[in-house]
Amino acid sequence: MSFADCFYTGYEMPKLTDMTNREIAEVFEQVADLLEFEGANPFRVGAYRNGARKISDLPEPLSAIVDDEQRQLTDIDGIGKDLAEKIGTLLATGSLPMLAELLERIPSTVLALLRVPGLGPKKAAILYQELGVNSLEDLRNVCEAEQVRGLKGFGAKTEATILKGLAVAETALERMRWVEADAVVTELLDFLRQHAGIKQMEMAGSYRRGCETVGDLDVLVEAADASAVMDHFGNYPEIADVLACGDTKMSVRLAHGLQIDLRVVPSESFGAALQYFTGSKDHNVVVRGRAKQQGLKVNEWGVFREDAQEAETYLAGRTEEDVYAALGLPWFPPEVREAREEFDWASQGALPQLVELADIRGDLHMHTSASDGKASLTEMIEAARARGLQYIAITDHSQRVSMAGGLDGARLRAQWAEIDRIRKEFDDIVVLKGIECDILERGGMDLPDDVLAEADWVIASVHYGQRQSREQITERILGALENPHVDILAHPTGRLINRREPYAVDIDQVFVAASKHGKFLELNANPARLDLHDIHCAAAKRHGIPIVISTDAHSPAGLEVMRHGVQQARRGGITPADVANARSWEKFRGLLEQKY
Ligand code: DGT
Ligand code: CA
Ligand code: CA
Ligand code: ZN
Repeated sequence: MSFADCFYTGYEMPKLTDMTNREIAEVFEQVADLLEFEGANPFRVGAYRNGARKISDLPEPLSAIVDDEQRQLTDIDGIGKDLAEKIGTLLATGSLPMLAELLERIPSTVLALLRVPGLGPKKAAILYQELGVNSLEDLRNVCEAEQVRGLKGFGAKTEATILKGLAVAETALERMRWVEADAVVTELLDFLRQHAGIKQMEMAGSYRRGCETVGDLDVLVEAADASAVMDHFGNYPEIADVLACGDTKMSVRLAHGLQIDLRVVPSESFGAALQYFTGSKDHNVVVRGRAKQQGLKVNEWGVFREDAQEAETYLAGRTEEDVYAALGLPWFPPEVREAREEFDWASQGALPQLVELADIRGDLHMHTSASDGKASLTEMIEAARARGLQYIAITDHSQRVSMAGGLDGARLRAQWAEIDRIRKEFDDIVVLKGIECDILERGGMDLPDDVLAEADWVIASVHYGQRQSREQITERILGALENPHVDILAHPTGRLINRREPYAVDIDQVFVAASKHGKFLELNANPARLDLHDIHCAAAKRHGIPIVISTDAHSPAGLEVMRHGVQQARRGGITPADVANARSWEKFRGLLEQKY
């Protein structure tokens, strides 16, 4: 597995110059994949892969080393003359001729194959050579025709794994992670706002509902002159294609493929349009049904009473509150508009007060440079204080994660001694001595009980053996939940949005065991994870298990992702009372000591 998977690395589009380490590492990863696909010498492939890993683990930008006359790139462990030269080229020009050549030789449809989880370049090459598999569509066909299982080195199980991975790869092509869409939205709204004629503007659709991925973006604008707004939008520099342009609606595609639907609506319909285009479709089906029962009609223009003479009287539409009120419904936070529980809550008059970012008082999962974090202990504490957190836990990796510099008992105790010293410098933040301890492949924890017993906070995590059978991985996780020193299970399903399927774990058994043993469950806020996902948050709540929303930060900037976790929790109907780290330090401590 790639350990980069568990970092938050930011999601900016690669720029052509001033490439970051991360972007350079990605280029080398891609070169390695393509070389491997072509059947290149494994040592050559390995050199690029190893280089990529070294680069993404580097604590300072490569550009700083290049700029420093006293230093050489080749001083970095794992970077030889060849890679050093290529880094120079990338930093100077933003591209690599070698990659361009590889991409010319290999059809672009084949590249998509390399992104199928569970496939990999070597297997993709065999499928290409033996069965002429050229695209995701071909791949699906040969799997469904059971032709793959007959190939040397493949079996029925591989075929099933590939089919599962295909679903992930296909979605990734169509749906963007929310955090990436968010970056697009920020820029887009800044641009639109430059037009003076815009009176109101809101994002609608899945973006507004805070879904973990979005298919396209929906923007609503109130303005007197629709065509002037659309002319302005047409000048947005990121537009690659105008797909449709009517009197009040325009659809475009941006260069990186995302579609944007813009609608201009009059003031008396702004709330109705916002309600309609926020969706979800299922939520709106129920809303329309409610209207009908009351002899009303609701659409993107407003709420209307249908009179006997086929005339319609406009009742509401200026604001969403008005629209819902006209139907006898409360205003629903967009995150819960999925036709799950929201209408039951409404009929009981008990809409939950959803958790907000401002409710969060502690952050109980973060790394330092002692393992694979980028900042020191003091820097992380300072950054958490600057965010106004009352308490944090320092939770570096345990020894099994050797690639990330995981700590053994001795190094961990040394870190705890340092925390004891540092604690005296800070009287306004509580720093817990924690550990993110791996659950070993064969079961059991990666550190002995006497070490874990000294910790204030023990996170149990699966990082290896993620593809074990349902029985095996469930057993492992239940074993960890039975350990008296473990406090919480991190990223309980292991999924990476658009990248990796969840473990086969029986999550219901996890809920039962967590609640029985008084363990917390993490909602990992990294926008690539968001694990627990929304329906599991709701399930944890039903089991009475407090959720801990954690950033899993690997740098001070990583603390920023808390907002994504909060958004996901809101989608699960989670209130501050359901979130352990929305409590004051004293209350949280009570919960921890009494195992809630
Ligand atoms: P997405 O874009 O796939 O991530 O998901 P949404 O929910 O943003 O869906 P989208 O963009 O197709 O439409 C935005 C909202 O507009 C949707 O949530 C509900 C509403 N809507 C769109 N088309 C229809 C429709 O045919 N019938 C109804 N009732 N509502 C629609
Ligand atoms: Ca949409
Ligand atoms: Ca749309
Ligand atoms: Zn972690």
